[in-house]
Amino acid sequence: MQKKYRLILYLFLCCMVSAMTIATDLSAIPFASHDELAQCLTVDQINEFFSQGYLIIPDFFDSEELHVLSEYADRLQEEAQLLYDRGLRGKVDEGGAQFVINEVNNQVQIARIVWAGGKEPYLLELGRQQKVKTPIAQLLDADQADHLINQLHYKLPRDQVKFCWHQDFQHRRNFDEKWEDLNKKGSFVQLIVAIDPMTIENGPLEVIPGLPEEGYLGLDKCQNPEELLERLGKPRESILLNAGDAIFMHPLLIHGSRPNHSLSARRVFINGFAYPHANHKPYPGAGSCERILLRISKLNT
Ligand SMILES: O=C(O)CCC(=O)C(=O)O
Repeated sequence: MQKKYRLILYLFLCCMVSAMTIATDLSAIPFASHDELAQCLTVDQINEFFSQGYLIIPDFFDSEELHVLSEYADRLQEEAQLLYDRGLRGKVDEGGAQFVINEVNNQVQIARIVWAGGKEPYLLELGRQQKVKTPIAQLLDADQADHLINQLHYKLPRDQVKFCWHQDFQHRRNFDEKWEDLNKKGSFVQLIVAIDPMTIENGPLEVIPGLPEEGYLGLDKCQNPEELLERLGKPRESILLNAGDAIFMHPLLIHGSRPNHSLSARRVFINGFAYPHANHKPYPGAGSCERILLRISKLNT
């Protein structure tokens, strides 16, 4: 064969091989669009998610998305400050979102803003972009999901916000005692996008990689969670992220985070999706728990 044709054949084979590795789940996506294929996780990424309990995707949000997200987060922070100045504390339902605010060191502590997109619908749009929904479809192995969480965490300097060791399964079960792992793959995936860099000083996420064999450990009910974790004997890891990086988390991943000891905020944007019918109870916020279509490809069938 002539050299020129050999080269063409070689390039053709390379394209075929890379197309097969990128689109991992082709059989499940019979009419996938070009964009959707580009957003698919690879087999290796899916395996990593289920073995480590998490998967990091660098640069998941671009600078434009981050810029607008940060502006909306600032706006909601101002809103939280106004509620605090009006003397409101605890869980405050306001304009479709729920602000959880306390007082610490004579300043507002924003524990979280639940269903932030209820007040700022652009945040729902951001959390439901196709590039979010396609990996969620793969990880849940579902065409639809219930959008339970659309939340902001701020961790401002000196506000002492921390998250004790937990598994997200615990929150789902505490919320709805009938919560069920219907797909036997966890039935819930949480996506955290860093709005600011996550550094060792500002209370980064800490995880214990690898899902525990025991499954759900009930760390919140346990007298001494540290001792239980010591017994597991697994190393802990700090997740250091750049702004825009994302981490997909399995509901049995053990994780938490300590207070922010730096001089600037450590904000994250969190979206959580449940396998249909795993959850039976309404969550706070106007329009929360909406069932959404994950795979555009199904529209074409
Ligand atoms: O914001 C954090 O550091 C912790 C988030 C978290 O643990 C969660 O949402 O489950």
